[in-house]
Amino acid sequence: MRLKLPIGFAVPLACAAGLWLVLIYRVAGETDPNDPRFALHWLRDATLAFPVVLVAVWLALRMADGMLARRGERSPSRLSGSVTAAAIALAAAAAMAVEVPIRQNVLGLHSGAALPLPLLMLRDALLALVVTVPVSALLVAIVRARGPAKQAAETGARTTSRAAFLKAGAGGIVTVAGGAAALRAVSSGSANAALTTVKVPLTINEGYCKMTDGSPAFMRGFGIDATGAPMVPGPALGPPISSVPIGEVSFVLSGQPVEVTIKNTLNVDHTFFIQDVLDPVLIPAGQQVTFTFNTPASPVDPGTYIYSDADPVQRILGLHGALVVMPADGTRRPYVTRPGLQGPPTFDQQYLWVLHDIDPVWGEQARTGQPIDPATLLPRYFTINGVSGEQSVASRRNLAARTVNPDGTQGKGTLYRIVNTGGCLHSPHFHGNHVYVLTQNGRLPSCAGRPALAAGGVVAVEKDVFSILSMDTREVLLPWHTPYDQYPPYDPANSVNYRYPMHCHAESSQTAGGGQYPSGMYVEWELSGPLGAPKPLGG
Ligand SMILES: [Cu+2]
Repeated sequence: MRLKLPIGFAVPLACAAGLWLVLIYRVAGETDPNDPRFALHWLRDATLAFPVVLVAVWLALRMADGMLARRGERSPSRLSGSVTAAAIALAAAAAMAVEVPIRQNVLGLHSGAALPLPLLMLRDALLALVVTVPVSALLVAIVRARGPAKQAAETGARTTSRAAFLKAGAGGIVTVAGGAAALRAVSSGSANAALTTVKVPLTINEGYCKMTDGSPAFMRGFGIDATGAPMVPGPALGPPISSVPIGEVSFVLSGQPVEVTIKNTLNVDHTFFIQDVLDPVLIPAGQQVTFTFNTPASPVDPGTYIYSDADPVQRILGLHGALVVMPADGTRRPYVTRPGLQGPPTFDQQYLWVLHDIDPVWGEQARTGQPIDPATLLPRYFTINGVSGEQSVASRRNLAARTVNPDGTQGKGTLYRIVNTGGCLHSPHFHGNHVYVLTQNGRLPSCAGRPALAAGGVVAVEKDVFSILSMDTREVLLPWHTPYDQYPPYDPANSVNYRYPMHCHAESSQTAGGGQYPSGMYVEWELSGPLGAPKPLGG
């Protein structure tokens, strides 16, 4: 970790805590006859404190980094930010206390209460906390808010100090800045994306996850979430989600190497495989395995893929996630042009949905080491990106919700990459506009025996509801415009936002806990201003 970031924290913390303590000394009459006037007194004490605070902040950042890395935390959560802010606040307050004996014994400056030194140090540390807690929380919030944009602006494989901070703030993420560079390159349409290796750490673990009705279900995951529970679905095989803006997904470019390190913390062997990409890799019990795929010599075709334990029972217990590969030329298209076909459409924003079914009875059988008969699957919970029903529509600030609930302005053609990692059939239905099904399991759908988008006579597969079987993938394009057939018709003088549901037509998936309705696979999408008359895709 370079010093830029610790200095960025230490300067305001030393100034603020120094000001606060000098104010207290002076109000309480704890001054020394040799103390200068107020401003100089503050400047002197803050300057004396600065090097100690700097060392403390540096250590705190490293500690927070280590703690969060050990937890394998990857999601940007309130908890990870709080851990970092708390570590910095405590360290800075302790540093203000350490500064007291330096000031008194080394420099002979005796401001501060006439208490035994250890008591005075303790008192000053506790007093300093009043200031260091809010200041460090504010600084962490500022750095995190600026982090992704700043990180994306710094291209190349070198991990920057800000990226290093994101590691601490967003939680032990070992992804090089090259991943963000690729995101940026694609966002700006540049063909020169840095094909730097993206490193993804995964941890096979197990534990209880909280379902939408508050009840626990025992699951396994490839990641650990902020609460210590298995992360289901597992982390994206790409740049950390914290560096991904809303309306974007974590992805790698075709041919951009992905180095996956998987640690199996359980006492049984597991496997890792990526459907249509990678044969099962054995991850022996208690061991760690590293491998690389999507190399320039063996690039993965652009598309949406499922990764999982090759055993379907283990996948349904939670060992799964998704991989998104974008064209190497940096264009925003779901796939590259193929001979004999119309060129694929471009899109403005994209979302990834992992549909899943959870059976807590299976969870208990897994926990107690009993065999699980695949024919007994009877899910009670249904999730999109790990959340259900009102969880996914309750708060726009909830990152999980924002990954499923797009907001957008007119004309933002939106690609949904949908994968079904569960064991049931699902049937997403978009209200508002129909979607165009661009791919089914990576292949173009056909209509009346003709492939969609065939050159010389385009057949579009336009659907309001479409099916997706277990282990299927779909890429669908939602036109982002006021509906053609709405009533009353679009009126520019009386334009409101349009908010529509998207739910699954396999009705059992609209429940939780065996009957609570509505819940399960339900999200909303909102078309916000400026609106206009309905217009065709790309219009
Ligand atoms: Cu419907």
